[in-house]
Amino acid sequence: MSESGSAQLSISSKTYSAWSLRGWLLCRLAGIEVEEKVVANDAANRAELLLLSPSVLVPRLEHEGASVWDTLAIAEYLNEKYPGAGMLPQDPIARAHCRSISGEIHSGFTNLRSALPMNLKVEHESFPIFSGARPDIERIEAIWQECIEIYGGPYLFGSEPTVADAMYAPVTRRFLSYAVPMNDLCRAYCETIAVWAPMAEWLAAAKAEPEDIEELDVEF
Ligand SMILES: N[C@@H](CCC(=O)N[C@@H](CS)C(=O)NCC(=O)O)C(=O)O
Repeated sequence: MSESGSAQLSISSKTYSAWSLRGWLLCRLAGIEVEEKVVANDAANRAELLLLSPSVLVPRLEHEGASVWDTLAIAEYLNEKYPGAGMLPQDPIARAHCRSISGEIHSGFTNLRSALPMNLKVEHESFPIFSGARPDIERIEAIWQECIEIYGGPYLFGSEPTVADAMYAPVTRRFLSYAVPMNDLCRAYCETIAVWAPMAEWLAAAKAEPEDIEELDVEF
């Protein structure tokens, strides 16, 4: 694991916070152990969160004197700090592709996010999907399909997970939890992510979390 001194990651709910999950997976990709600082999403904890994260959002990483918030900034910071960790593909064209699709999930797919919020405690057998979310779902499937066809899977950029897998990991859960119809390739990708060791660890921790439906009111 890490040769780092101090690393603390502020997160909120493991069940509902997709951005917390992304930040945490990125730390695992970098190979650093983090102390988790769980800050509940309620008015009482807002002041505490503001002290930790100027955006009043999680995740926020404190690492060897650096304070980094916003998931993509955390990815780039960790990749710079640990260039040998393989967080981004070696090949510059694949690397540009990885950054592009990571940027796409970071800045888009708002209909998908609001129609199918991440909830790691639910497994619907069928679920009515808002038609506005369909184009987002189709675009995500096209992204996964293209990556797996080009790079050979089982992860988006080949045999090892990268930043892009951390960024799309919460989407795999949305697709599975809400029984989104998928082709075999996309389903296999969702299943690959489900058994990726850090993801499996997070899923188990989420299942053990107490219920807190207030979390559903925030934007994930
Ligand atoms: N663009 C931000 C989005 C972060 C975000 O929206 N985080 C949500 C949690 S998933 C949040 O902190 N909501 C308020 C809270 O949980 O207190 C990033 O990439 O980190």
